[in-house]
Amino acid sequence: MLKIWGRATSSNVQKVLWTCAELDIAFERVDWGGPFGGNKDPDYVAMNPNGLVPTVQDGGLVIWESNTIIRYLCATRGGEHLHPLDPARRTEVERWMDWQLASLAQPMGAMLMGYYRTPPDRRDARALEAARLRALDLWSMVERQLEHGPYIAGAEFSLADIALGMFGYRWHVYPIERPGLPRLKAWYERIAERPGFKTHIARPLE
Ligand SMILES: N[C@@H](CCC(=O)N[C@@H](CS)C(=O)NCC(=O)O)C(=O)O
Repeated sequence: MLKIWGRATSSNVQKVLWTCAELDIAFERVDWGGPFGGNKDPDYVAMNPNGLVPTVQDGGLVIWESNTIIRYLCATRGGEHLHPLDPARRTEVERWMDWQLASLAQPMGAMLMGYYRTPPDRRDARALEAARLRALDLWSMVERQLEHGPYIAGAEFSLADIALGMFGYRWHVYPIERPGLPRLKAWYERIAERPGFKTHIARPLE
């Protein structure tokens, strides 16, 4: 059975859990990281030198980096519909997965830390506003992308929707001003119907 180390509140763990739900993959999950600790345990660092979650074990194979994990799950458990085999089509999915980690993660993470893990009297209002504006810029790119289809990579739901979807949830529940992005909102409502989203993504932030 697939073993997943990582607290269920972590956005990167949630991507893995949602992918398991989409592909009907059974797993055992161990609460790890955050309030559960364990990230710096030597045995854990030997598996994942970043000391971060998630880490996944499949038989003798250990994998870290959430997007690598979800691509692996698709490759080994019949997930071609989420991660297309055709190389050109695949780039349409993967560019958004890379973009999520390289661009979107920074301002979305800054707002999580600021609003949920910093007491109000210690928040840096200017940094939080800069993060909101940066995230708004990036979500406006997604708004324009959604002119091409109902999902991030076009007509079909894919790993790109999972990678961006957990941040889509956060964008819509953070206590911030959100100018109207109608296609983004419709996409968010569309993916929120999926059982994997309901179980693993739509939960209180901490
Ligand atoms: N690029 C990594 C990032 C992993 C990461 O930053 N994980 C965070 C949680 S989302 C973490 O381990 N934070 C420390 C902790 O939870 O103790 C991935 O996508 O897996």
